[in-house]
Amino acid sequence: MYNIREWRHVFKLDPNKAISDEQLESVCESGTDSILVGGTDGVTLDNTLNLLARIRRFSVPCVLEISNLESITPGFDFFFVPTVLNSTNPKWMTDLHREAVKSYGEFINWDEMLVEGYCMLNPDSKAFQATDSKLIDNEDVLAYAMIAEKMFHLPIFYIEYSGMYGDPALVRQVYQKLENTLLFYGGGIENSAQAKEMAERADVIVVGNLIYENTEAALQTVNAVKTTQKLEKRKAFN
Ligand code: 1GP
Repeated sequence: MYNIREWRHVFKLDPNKAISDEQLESVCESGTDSILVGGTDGVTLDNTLNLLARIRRFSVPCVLEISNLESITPGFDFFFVPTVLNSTNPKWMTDLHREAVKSYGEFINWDEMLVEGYCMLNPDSKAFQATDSKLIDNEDVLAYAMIAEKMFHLPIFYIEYSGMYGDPALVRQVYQKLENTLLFYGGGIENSAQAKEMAERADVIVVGNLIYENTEAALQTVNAVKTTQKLEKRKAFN
């Protein structure tokens, strides 16, 4: 089975966005550690299954990041379940989860399911707005990171700037706080320099939009991340 703790780079593909066979092949064969399938709107069972079948022509691990109940389907290597820590709406924290477990609980292989504690940090993004998230400051983000790790023991803490490049200093502070929980960073990566900068201070870098906007630049982020060492975690930093 795949070891997520070794992952450094993932591409996020949106079932609601068109991608050519050539683009998809280059993304799947790029050397990325995994393909995450998920999006904010227009994600259906139909377009999710379609994308899954196309990705399965390649050997890259494939993860469903659950967007809604309708599009849940078996066949993925892992299922990532977001819970939005700075949402004001319980729907995005535990309500959808309760409905999913009521409907599918018996069929869930819990070893394949990982919960991601999200902090939505770009108020202009669809993801922020759709999840009724609220603006939080850096201290709040650090507190949520501790809640994710020390209280809820979540495997993943996800700093989500979707569509906007984030604050490397904040990402570094969060990274220094976490001991076991993996830090995922996603948002606005447009070139290798940005990919490297965030790869120094997060365990896993997520590249999304760039795949559709500039596939060649997106492909280059794989090597950029793979050749970047993470900063050492210094106890004193905490
Ligand atoms: C989105 O974090 C991912 O959920 C990646 O963000 O699309 O801005 O690269 P971008």
